[in-house]
Amino acid sequence: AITLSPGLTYYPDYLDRPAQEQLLQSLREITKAAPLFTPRMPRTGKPFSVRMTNCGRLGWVSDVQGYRYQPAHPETGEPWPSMPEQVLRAWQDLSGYPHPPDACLVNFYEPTARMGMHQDKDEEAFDAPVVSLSLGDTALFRYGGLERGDPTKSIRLRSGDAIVFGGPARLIYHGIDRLNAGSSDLLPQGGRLNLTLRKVEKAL
Ligand code: MD3
Ligand code: FE
Repeated sequence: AITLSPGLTYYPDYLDRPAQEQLLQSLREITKAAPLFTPRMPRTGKPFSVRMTNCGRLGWVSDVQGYRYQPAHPETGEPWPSMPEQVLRAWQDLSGYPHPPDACLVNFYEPTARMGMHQDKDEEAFDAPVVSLSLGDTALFRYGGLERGDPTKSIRLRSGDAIVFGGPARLIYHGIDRLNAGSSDLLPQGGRLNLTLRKVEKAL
């Protein structure tokens, strides 16, 4: 593991190819039960270029009303599918946190999708880290500091990489600038999947 800054740890090739294929198969089943939806910006309703779904007890959604976690899919009204064992194991292994995650957000990037710089602050449990797993095309990931104007650094996230944000890195600004189309053959149609595992509610 590589410490990029205090609280920010990078695990290149955390998942080997068979583990990536196993995770992709789980995600196919998850998206069958909980189809990818297009989130929209609060107030303006402008669509994100990333499509999303979730697994676990709670899922992150965004629409004209705002950002929130909710127990059901915004379009089907069905509860989110459960988290695969493989994902729970990765959280246990990487987070060092004594409780399982509440939410696993699945982001799907087409080759031209991006995600602007933002903080993740819709959770109540900032003591828990956030764990991210990447599959498919390589992405240029950018991270800065606790203020929007702070200097930034970039790293490439490749298929199978994991990254953990905890402690002083939990509330840093971050985003995805672009994908390297065609950089991975894991997804037959190309693109990138990112799983973000989070503890949302405060533990008792
Ligand atoms: C840094 N997703 O869903 S994962 C997000 O690749 C999100 O889809 C990006 O940012 C993606 O909110 C980046 C890496 C990541 C995830 C959560 C973080 C970085 C983070 C939480 C706090 C700080
Ligand atoms: Fe984020």
